[in-house]
Amino acid sequence: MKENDVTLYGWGPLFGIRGPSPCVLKAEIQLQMFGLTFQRAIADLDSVSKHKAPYVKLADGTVIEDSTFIRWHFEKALGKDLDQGLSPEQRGAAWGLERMLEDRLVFIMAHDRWLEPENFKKGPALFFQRIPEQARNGVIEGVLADRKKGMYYQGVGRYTREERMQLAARDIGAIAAMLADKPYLFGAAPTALDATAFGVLTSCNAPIFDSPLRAIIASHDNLQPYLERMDARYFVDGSWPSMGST
Ligand SMILES: N[C@@H](CCC(=O)N[C@@H](CS)C(=O)NCC(=O)O)C(=O)O
Repeated sequence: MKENDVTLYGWGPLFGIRGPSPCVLKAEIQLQMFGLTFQRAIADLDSVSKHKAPYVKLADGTVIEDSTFIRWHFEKALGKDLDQGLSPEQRGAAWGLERMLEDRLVFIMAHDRWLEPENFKKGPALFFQRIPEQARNGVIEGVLADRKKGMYYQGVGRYTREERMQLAARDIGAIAAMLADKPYLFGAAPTALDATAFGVLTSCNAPIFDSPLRAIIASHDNLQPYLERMDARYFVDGSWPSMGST
């Protein structure tokens, strides 16, 4: 597949890390794991059915939404397996750990970014800058109320911050234990789960936020070197347009 055949929609560097969205980072890495060269473009969430990024557009106009469906599409289309070399047990563990990262830890991280007022001001507030000033506060209040409700129904919103951090410490500890002293989670070569883990852990580690999540990451000697290893491997080239362009 040529570069013009595939465009990944998401967002580029922000918040002192490679991007604001763990799932976009996962897709950005997994497309590289497939050996694809691809274009990067700023997401227009109103243009897609799930109103979320990442999504990918193919040369014939086909749109594939959701990082997992993007992965499965290219595994089938290219006949490649991002978990190549893993045993059935390791594949089971990989899927379980991915669910833990994406279906729990991501929400704890997002709760800390969006619903801790100081963090919101330093980070997500940037997304509302283009709204005229007189309307901005009203829009922000509405979005934050929706977020709060969403977090409540998801479940993490029912915990205290301290309880959320206890859970996050277990999740992050599970990844650190799995990694141990290996270069990647399942050994010498990266697999699909490394893309997911990088996206979520680097998001927990974003330097602009004041979050206990960063201290949890720092408490494991192997995690910072792991993030640096993944960063050096997957972020040498490839650039995003500026956020203003959709
Ligand atoms: N399960 C989806 C999750 C995608 C997702 O939650 N994307 C977020 C960014 S991390 C998003 O687009 N949020 C915009 C919104 O909710 O309005 C995936 O893996 O792609």
